[in-house]
Amino acid sequence: MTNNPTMSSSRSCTCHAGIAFGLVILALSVSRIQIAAQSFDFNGGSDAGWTHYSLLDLPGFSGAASYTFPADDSGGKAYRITAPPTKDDPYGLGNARAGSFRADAVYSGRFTLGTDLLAWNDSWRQEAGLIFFFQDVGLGTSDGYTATYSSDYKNLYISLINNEIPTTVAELGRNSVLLDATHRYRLVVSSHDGATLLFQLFDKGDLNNSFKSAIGYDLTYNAGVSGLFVFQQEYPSMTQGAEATFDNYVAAVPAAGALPLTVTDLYPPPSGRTTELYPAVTVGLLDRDTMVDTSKILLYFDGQWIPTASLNIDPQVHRPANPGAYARDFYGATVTYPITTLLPWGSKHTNSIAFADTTGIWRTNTWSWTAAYPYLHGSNSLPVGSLTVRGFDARMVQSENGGVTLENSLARARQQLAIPPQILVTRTATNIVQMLSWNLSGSPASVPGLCTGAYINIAVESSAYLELSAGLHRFRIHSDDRTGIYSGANVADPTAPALWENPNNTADTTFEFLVEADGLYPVRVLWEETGGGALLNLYSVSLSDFSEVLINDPSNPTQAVKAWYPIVCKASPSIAGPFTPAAGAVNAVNTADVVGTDCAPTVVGQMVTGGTFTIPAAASSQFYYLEGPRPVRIKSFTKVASNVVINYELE
Ligand SMILES: [Ca+2]
Ligand SMILES: [Ca+2]
Ligand SMILES: [Ca+2]
Repeated sequence: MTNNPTMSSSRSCTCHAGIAFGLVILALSVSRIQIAAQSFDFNGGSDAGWTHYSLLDLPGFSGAASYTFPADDSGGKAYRITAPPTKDDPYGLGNARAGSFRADAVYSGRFTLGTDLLAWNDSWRQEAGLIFFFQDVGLGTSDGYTATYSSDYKNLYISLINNEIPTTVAELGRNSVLLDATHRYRLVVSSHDGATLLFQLFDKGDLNNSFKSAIGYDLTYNAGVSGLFVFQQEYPSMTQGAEATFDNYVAAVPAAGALPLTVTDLYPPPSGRTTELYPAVTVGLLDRDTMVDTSKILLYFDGQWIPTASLNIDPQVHRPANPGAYARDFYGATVTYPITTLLPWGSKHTNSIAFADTTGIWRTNTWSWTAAYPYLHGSNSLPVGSLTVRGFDARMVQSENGGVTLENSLARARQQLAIPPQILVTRTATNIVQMLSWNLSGSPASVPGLCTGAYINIAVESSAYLELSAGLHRFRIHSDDRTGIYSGANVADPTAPALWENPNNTADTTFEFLVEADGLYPVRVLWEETGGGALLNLYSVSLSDFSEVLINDPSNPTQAVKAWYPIVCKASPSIAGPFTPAAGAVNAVNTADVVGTDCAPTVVGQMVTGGTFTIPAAASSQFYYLEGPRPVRIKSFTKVASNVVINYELE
């Protein structure tokens, strides 16, 4: 099945049978007018001349979309289409959806169509974009194509629509298009031959460089009206519909030769950031009215020409995520240049690609980006020796949810772990664990705080300071289901950037990161399990012999990366700070047995309940404070011989 239910209940099923009563909203009689070009900036605050494509209000049901004109990004107005959720869908209308199109212009064959996407509801699972070659427009009848960005699947889709039932013709793969909701984008769909469909994405900050494109080939329809479109993916939903703000709609019939060979993809992304230590510069070029001369491609990196022998030039552009029933390879070129030197973290770089078509006309694209691979800043570290208790603090929450699995994502784990929780929590326990190495089966260890058993909907956050040397590190992570590893100013830093994460998939992979200076670095590891198997293993990998050791493995004291329990005693001669780790502070923790809720009296772990810091007394007066993974209360503060002794409790 290649169903891509743009118009049905989710991207994994086709379900539109319920519209048999045919509540037609709009029956379009297409008048065959071909208009060379149309453009609308909506600055007049009106959509006069546009035809709404919307569900209707019915007794007891609010289905009608709203069309409003918020401010745009240039002192004028934009065009917002909001489709309310169909809630419990009493009339079986399916997913909320709405659009607006120009009934006065039919485009056929060659065309180009674009819109700015100024905003979209990024917290809803939805799609937004363009419709083209649309005909027989109405509920359950519409035919044509959509070109959409899915903020749920982080993906671009070109979908063939038959009677409102979609089939994916082209896509880039889930989580391949990570748009920034604070940026504004331009979506452009075009065809030079009426069958090759190119859907390009631009950041409005750089309209010269399309950096992601879905490319498809389909001949089913090649004429119809075009317009704007939003679609609810979370179906059914009481709260999530679909909503986007568009501007600067342009449709045109290109003159002969006006759709030449073009750039479809650029990596690293224009004005963006790399996440790899050694990125490969990649350029996609698609043949259209003109064809690339692969002997005339020049790549420059920071002004330096890269000898052609160092480039890999493939005479096609590939779309491996396209469904197997549709074309995946297109003529043009994919140019690749692997960067083999480690660029300074945060450094800016510029690439240019110059390419000629077979008629000898040259074109150039230039774009800049920043090297921003995972990097641990020394300013976030504590001196080696600051902490004296090994282990991670691991807080587990589990939601029975009536035996029903919750959404399988780190976003859901965060909702469970929030204080107070945003999802009802059935079981919770906090433990000190030595390794992030567990399995629901109980081997080698149960999920911290749980009995061995078939639990669903678990989330665990684990925090520690990792002792890391300056330089490059490689870890291996094996995770079922999702994991994210974050490192910021301290273990609780809510803005800590990801060292690695895979918010929507399982993983068994390695990743690398650079450490600025020797030190103890705060990490927070978020793990979640929804259903089925459940495990987590986090290893360090030797860069010399590729051997693996579990992080903080007590049985391998020489090679294991040490993890230190994240309670820090800081001191300063001034109450205003700055506070730094108290030199010579020795921590001793108190623990209490954690008895498994469902397997009492079996002890499933130990919880740190408090402890004692012993600190050599300073010559002058000092202020102390304790920083922990949970709220800390100082119970007593005494001077014993030449030491200061602090007794504390952890909540
Ligand atoms: Ca405008
Ligand atoms: Ca139809
Ligand atoms: Ca699982």
